[in-house]
Amino acid sequence: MITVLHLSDIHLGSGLSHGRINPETGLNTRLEDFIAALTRCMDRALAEPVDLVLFGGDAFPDATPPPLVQQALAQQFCRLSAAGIPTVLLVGNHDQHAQGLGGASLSIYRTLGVPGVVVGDRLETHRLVTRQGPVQVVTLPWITRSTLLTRPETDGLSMAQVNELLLDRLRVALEGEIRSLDPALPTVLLAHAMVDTARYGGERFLAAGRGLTIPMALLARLCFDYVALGHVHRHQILCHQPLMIYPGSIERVDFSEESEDKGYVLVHLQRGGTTAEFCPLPVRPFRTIEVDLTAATAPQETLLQAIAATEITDAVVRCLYSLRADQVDQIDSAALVATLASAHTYTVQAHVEAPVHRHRLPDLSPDSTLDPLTALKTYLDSRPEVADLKETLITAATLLLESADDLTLDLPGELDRHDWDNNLPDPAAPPDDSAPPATQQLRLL
Ligand SMILES: [Mn+2]
Repeated sequence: MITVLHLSDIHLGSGLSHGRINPETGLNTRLEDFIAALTRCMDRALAEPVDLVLFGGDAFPDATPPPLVQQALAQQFCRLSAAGIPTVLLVGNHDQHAQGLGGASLSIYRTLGVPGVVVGDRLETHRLVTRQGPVQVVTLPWITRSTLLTRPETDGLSMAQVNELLLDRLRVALEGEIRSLDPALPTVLLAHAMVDTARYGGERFLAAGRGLTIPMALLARLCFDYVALGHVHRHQILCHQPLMIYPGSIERVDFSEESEDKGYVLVHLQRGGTTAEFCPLPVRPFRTIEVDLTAATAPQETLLQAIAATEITDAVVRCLYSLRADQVDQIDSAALVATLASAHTYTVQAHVEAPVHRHRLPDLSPDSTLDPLTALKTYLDSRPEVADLKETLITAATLLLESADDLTLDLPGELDRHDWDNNLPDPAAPPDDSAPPATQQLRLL
């Protein structure tokens, strides 16, 4: 049996806005938190000791981390190298340059020839020798269209068509790797990917662009004794046969991870009988305090009570409250700041609700979905003093709307952008009957 420590999504250098400068070290406290979490992973790997460490990708927020941050990561992984524990560093989307040409921030480990460290920046099978014998690791880094396709192949294709083509290529390439595996050896697939059955974590907000979603069945092959995933920040087990796990990020990158446990996975790898356990890390708590004060008679008191009821000591806190315009003077900011002082860091966001306007014509409230002509008629019906102008105004409005329709059809560039953003059908395709009605197109513009 081979013991593996699987961690992912380190994102060292992310979320610094939630920290402050530590006067003793001069470093951002959130960078220190992330380093502490990574250090605990390495401590465990060495204490076990494990036979292999797999990193599932996204070491930094981008491909060009500052030397200080790059060095902090290297200091930890070099401990594994010194202890003779083989390590695979997979390239995630945040580790790639925008064009997806190799693992920019991680390839330095290969360039320097760090003993025992393998960089997975392409689909490839690595045969590694551990203290418990040999193991095969198939690396599947983040796939972009330039990884498997050339420009002429994708010209004129929609996003969905490009993704279909990418999956076809990936299927064939993965099949090639699988056929060259030694069936006698324990085998791991290490992939940085968005698997279709995953529940989203913070990565939804972190993604450096729209990416490819891979069907689980494409990766859940029984030739693999373990599928080690990276990319989604929420820890989850996607499949038991074979065992397929996202360990999640090792620290909270932002508030979307407020309620998630953070940690790594310890895997006991063997042919046909792999088991794994999630090992939580003691990371810094995030707390959201959200209070609606609009109905409160004593808003300041209600707000302070809500803060007092929350465990904020050493936590990253955000306090969101909404109040009426006439209540603004009743909030004492100095007292609020004093109450939040025990937090590690905090932000306060007040939302002042706009006074409610009474609509003279309920049918014409901002929520109504009348088309422009019907809305105009409704309005004119309510103004008997201009009854003799009604016909003229409606005729003029009809003409205006018609010429506006012509305008929207003449603005393909603008519509292009919308269709692309919404992943709608290719705008270059001939219009079909399902195209939105003219009034809807007007609203898009
Ligand atoms: Mn990622």
